[in-house]
Amino acid sequence: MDADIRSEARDAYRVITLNRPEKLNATTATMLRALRRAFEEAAADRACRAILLTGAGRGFCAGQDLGAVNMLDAANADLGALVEELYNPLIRLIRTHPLPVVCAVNGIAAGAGANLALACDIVLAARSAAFVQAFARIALIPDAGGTWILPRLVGDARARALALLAEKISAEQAAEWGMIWRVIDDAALMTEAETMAAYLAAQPTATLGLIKRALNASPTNDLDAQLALERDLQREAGRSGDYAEGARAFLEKRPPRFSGRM
Ligand code: LHQ
Repeated sequence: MDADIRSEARDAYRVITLNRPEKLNATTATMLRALRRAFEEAAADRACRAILLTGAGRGFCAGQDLGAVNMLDAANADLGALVEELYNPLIRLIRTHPLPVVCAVNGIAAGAGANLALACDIVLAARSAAFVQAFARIALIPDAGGTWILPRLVGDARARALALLAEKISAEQAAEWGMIWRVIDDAALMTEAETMAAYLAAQPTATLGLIKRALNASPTNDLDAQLALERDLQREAGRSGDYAEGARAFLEKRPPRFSGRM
């Protein structure tokens, strides 16, 4: 594993940490490739049933390392190729990942760093954290899925202002707008995030994957298509051992013991 990305196995989940604290975890190509590998390895590990993503040091992620791309050679630089090779596969991977992904935003999340956080399933943020769609400040457009996810999370009016003004907003404002799930006091962030990851890791993992599939399809489906998808996925969920266990445990008034498999 690349030193700029740490992946640590806990009992039934993994903690993946962006680890370039001196640059507020600004991303390089090596780091983005390692991050993708860490998510792929978690998907392939049958013992791993949830992922927690966070950043080392005082920042979560300051977006693309602007020193690592040849910004001075703008005429020859193909940022589209960089986006296609490094960011797009990562965002697709997180959105469609079979495991639930919790993000603990421990500090500033800027540019692609903000959108990396927002691609995760459940986003917690430290009270001192902040989000900024910094792109327009350097004459770029929001990437890493920002123009797709932001309007869906906060609505068009707020998404436009956030992207065009590139103003920093506090974690509390982000939570109030529905951009993230919850704000946590700084000192409690990692304990709460790990508790949540451990909770998710004991849930019916395969079914949580089906829930993600249904929600991912929702923005582009009409009601009929979504109802049909719910029927198909519920059929799958209903055949799982975990459904049998969940229903039996409910009737027997005891906690369920989910295997996480279908
Ligand atoms: C950084 C960075 C950084 C390098 C802080 N790079 N060093 C882009 C291009 C190509 C293709 C694909 O897509 C993209 C996507 C993008 O992400 S574009 C957006 C890139 N990010 C930004 O524009 C944000 C730039 N950073 C900032 O605005 C500030 O640093 C924030 C608001 C994040 C934090 O401010 P402060 O808390 O005041 O910290 P700081 O500015 O003092 O930063 C600490 C150090 O980190 C500093 O280094 P130094 O050696 O002086 O201590 C910064 O230069 C470095 N750093 N962001 N993106």
